[in-house]
This record gives sequence, C-alpha cells and structure tokens, in this order.
Amino acid sequence: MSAAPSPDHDAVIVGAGFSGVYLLYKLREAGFDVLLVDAAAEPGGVWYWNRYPGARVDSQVPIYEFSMPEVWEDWTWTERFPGWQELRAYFRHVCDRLDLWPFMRMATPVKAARFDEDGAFWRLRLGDDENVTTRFLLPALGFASKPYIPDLAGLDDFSGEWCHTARWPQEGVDLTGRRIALIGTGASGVQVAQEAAKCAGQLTIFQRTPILALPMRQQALDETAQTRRKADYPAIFRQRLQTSGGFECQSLDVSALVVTEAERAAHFEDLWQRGGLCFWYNNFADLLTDEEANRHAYAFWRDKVRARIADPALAEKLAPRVPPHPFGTKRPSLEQNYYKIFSQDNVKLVDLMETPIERIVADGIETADEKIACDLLVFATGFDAGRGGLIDMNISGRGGLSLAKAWEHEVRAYLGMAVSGFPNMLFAYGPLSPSGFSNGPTSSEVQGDWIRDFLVWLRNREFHLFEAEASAEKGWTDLVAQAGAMTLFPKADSWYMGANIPGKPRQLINFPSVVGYSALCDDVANNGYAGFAMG
Ligand code: N01
Repeated sequence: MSAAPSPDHDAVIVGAGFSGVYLLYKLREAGFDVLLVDAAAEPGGVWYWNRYPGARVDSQVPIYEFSMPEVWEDWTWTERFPGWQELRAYFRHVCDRLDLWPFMRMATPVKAARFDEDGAFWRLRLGDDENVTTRFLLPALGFASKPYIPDLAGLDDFSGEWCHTARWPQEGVDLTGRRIALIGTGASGVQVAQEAAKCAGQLTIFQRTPILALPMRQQALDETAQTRRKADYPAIFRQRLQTSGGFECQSLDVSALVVTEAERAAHFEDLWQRGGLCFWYNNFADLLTDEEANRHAYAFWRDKVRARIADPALAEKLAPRVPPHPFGTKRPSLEQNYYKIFSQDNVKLVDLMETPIERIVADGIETADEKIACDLLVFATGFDAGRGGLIDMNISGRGGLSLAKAWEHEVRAYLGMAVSGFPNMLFAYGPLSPSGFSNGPTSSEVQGDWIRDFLVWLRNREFHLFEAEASAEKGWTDLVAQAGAMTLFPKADSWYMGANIPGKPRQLINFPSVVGYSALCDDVANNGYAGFAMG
C-alpha cells in the first residue's frame, strides 16, 4: 500500500510507567524511531500520580522491577516493600542506565489521537497546539490511570480541601492536626489511613465494604545481603514468567478440600507468617474457584484479624463473621497497623452500609445520623480501571469512531492489546490483558517483547498496516469472560468486574494468568500473527 506522507515517528508510546519505559527500551534497541510522551512531570506511572503519604508497592523486592541486569546490578532497595519516593528514584535510574531520556517528553499530555486512513498513521495532538504523526500508536497507560470520584451531593459546597489519592498534589498535603474524612478502604485507603492516623487531629474512615487486608511484614533491607541475593535474580525473573500472577511463586497444585484440617491450617499459617500477598497467590489451588475452599481461607483471615481488635462491634465491621465477598475476589491490600489504628482516640470508623453519606456540606459530611466535621476530604475511591484512561485520550479510529463509542456496551480487545477499527494501535497493560491481576513488570516485559517482535515482523515484510479482525477480537473477549466464569471473581462487585463504576459494563476486565496469556500470545506469533489483517 502507499504510505505517503511519512509520519514523524515509527511509534509514539504514551505513558512512562513500567510498560511504556520497557517498550521504549525494546523498540529503540530494535532500531525504531520512537517518542515516549507522558502528562506527568517525571517517569514512574502510578508512582508519579499516587504520591499520597504511605503509598508503597505491595510486591516485595525483587519482584517489582525490571529483569535487565544493567538495571538491577547497581541498584539497591532500602525496604522489602519500597515506597513511592524510592520507586520514582528507581525510574530515574532506569532511564539513566538505558539512556532513554533523549526519547522521552514529560509533561506532555496526548489530548487526542485520530487514525488517518489515507496515510495509515496516527495524528496526535500533544498539549494544546502541537501535532505529531506516528505510524504506530502504543498507549501504555496502566490499568489505573483514571481516578473515580463518586457523585456525592454537595461536593461543590465543601469549603475545605479535597483530593483523590491518585491526584495527590505533588507538593504534598500537611495532615498534621487536620480533621480528615477518608472515603474508601481499598489498598490506597488503607495506606493513607495508616499515615493519617499518626498525625491527624481527627481521622474518620468511611467504609462501604471492609478490606480483607493481609500483613505486609515490611523489613529494612541490608545492602550486602541484597547484593548476595542477586546471583538468584535471573532465576527469579525467569520463574515469575511461569506463574499466574507474575510473582515468584505459584499457588499450590492441591485443593484446600483434600488436605486435613491441620494441614490446611499449617499452610495458611505459613503464608500468613511470610506476609505480603502470599496468602492470596500462594494459597490452595481452588482458593479462587471453589466457594468451600475459599470459605476456609476467609475464616482463617477473619479469626486472625478479629484477634487484633478488642471491641466486638468494631471487629464485626472490619472482619465480619459472614464474608462480604469471597476472599481474594477483591484485591487484598497489605497493612502494617491498619487494624490497630481504630483503637486510637483520633480515629473513627463510619459504616456506610448502616449510615450512608447523605451530602457534603461546607464544613463536613452529613450521614444518615450525624454530621462529621472535616477540613480535608480524601477520596480513595479507586479507578475506572482498564478502559478509563484510554477513553480519556480521545482516540478515534476508522470512520472517526471513538473508542468510547466502540466500548460503550463492552470492552473488546484482541489479546488485550488491539481493537478492530483502530489499526496500528496496540496498548500495553490494558484491559483484557493480565494487567490488574499481574505483577506490573512481568506483564510489561511479556507484552513489550511481543509488541517489539510484531513490529519487527511487520517491518521485515514492509507492512505499514495491521488491524485486529473483528472475529479474533470477539474470540478473545469471550475467552476472558469464559475464564472469569470459571472463577469466583464474578461474585464480587469489584473493579475487576467493572462493578465499581456506575453504568460500566460488567465483565472481567483482565485475563487471569500471565503464563497462560504469554503462551496464547506466542501461539498467535507462531501462526503468522493470526487474527490480524496486514497490508
Ligand atoms: O481503589 P479500590 P484503590 N462511597 O477500587 C470505595 C492497586 N493499588 O485505589 O469496596 C463509598 O480498590 C470502595 O468501596 P467498595 C491495587 O490493584 C495498589 O484502593 O466498592 N465508598 C473501596 O473501598 C488496587 O486494587 C497499591 O464497597 C466508595 C474504595 O472506595 C487498585 O490499585 C496501592 C464509593 C476503592 O477501592 C485500586 O485500589 C494502591 C462510594 N461511592 C492501589 N465508591 C499497591 O501496590 C468507591 N468506594 C500498594
């Protein structure tokens, strides 16, 4: 096909988190002319935007980092679960080591992207008035780039300060002595609550669903021991590709229902003592597929947590006798002292299932039975996961069809990367890929390698155009739904199911296995990129 005029770049990557930075490195290495842009002032993706006090990663060192030796050889972490400042420094280190800065433009938002059907390339509007063209558009926005703020009556009347955890002011917010209202008790809510409880005049935590939080078991890391452990890194990084979650180990291959009660309790206890997300991803094989197996895990979790809460009424709210949802079908978070803060005089829990918020007023929040005064309102209310950031990029494909319209009734994507009607676009870490279920760097490397290979394959054949076939897109979308139906995930109103956003189509938003995903993507490549039309 004719391809004039030539676009400015072979590829534009949008997003400087793990997936965007990895793609930039791999495509540069393969000789492509690539530009990476990001609205953020610094690389780091979620670690730029989510800089609230206490923000830290839930995957332990060295799982949450790139596998390239040139990056890890001279990098040491100070904590087992690093905080946002250290993660941001890590990203700067990565960009230094891989010499990526010349190809990155920070503080450069993509305002719109339109596919030019005559030229078979993308026209991007960067900022308010810059236009750039690119053969391939590679959004790498992460699954949580669009914060969700519930539509609460009266928010405009609030005279204090308010913010969402994922849009925390970069200059910080002083929490000392403040009367803080925190809405939401997911992973972000737990982390900010633990910090705010240290210094707030009053912290009121508004809980709709209790979080099933696991012990973090944070540790300071010794540099010498870490250096010694690096001999194992290559094996650890290979191993994480062989697991469902992209972590270093897999669930047991035995059911919770075939072992004795004592054996079950011993395994639960072992996972509990190891800390981190082990209790979620190293548990019995049927934790997330069998309700009875799941109930055993919930009961263990509940009893452990209740043992830490003296007040029985509070214990019932934080760790109810009856599970609010099957354990692990909403993302567990990690906690350090979350269950202890509620015994402090300056911390109070409001159960929104009993006393819903009626409206925000100038100086606080009115619930069904009281007014709670506050001068800082924190929304830790999550994200329009998977699709939200992509829709906000104002992407339009063939015939001017917007992605928002294409996904109005269902998010559809072939391999969780390509959408029919939107040629020459592949998104990384997006919906219907493992993203939200996966350790970030693992999926980023799997997808980044695959995208690099695909673009090299196209270049070798002098193809300028690819597009997911509608039948392949439907097949993949159905496959993700079928995989989800074999699990307990549909039983929870989670962001995994799209159920946290009013009006969002209910569907499992991620593919539930990195190793399975990687094998299917490899099959597609080995079959000449079946499911794509090329020209
Ligand atoms: O968001 P969430 P998050 N009124 O959607 C509540 C990753 N992450 O930012 O459960 C009142 O999980 C909502 O209640 P309910 C991680 O993958 C990782 O915390 O819907 N409450 C819930 O309690 C995580 O899963 C890390 O009933 C409302 C909370 O807000 C994902 O990001 C750290 C409400 C939202 O929880 C998202 O986590 C942080 C309303 N109208 C995040 N609407 C680490 O690795 C929502 N809620 C450390």
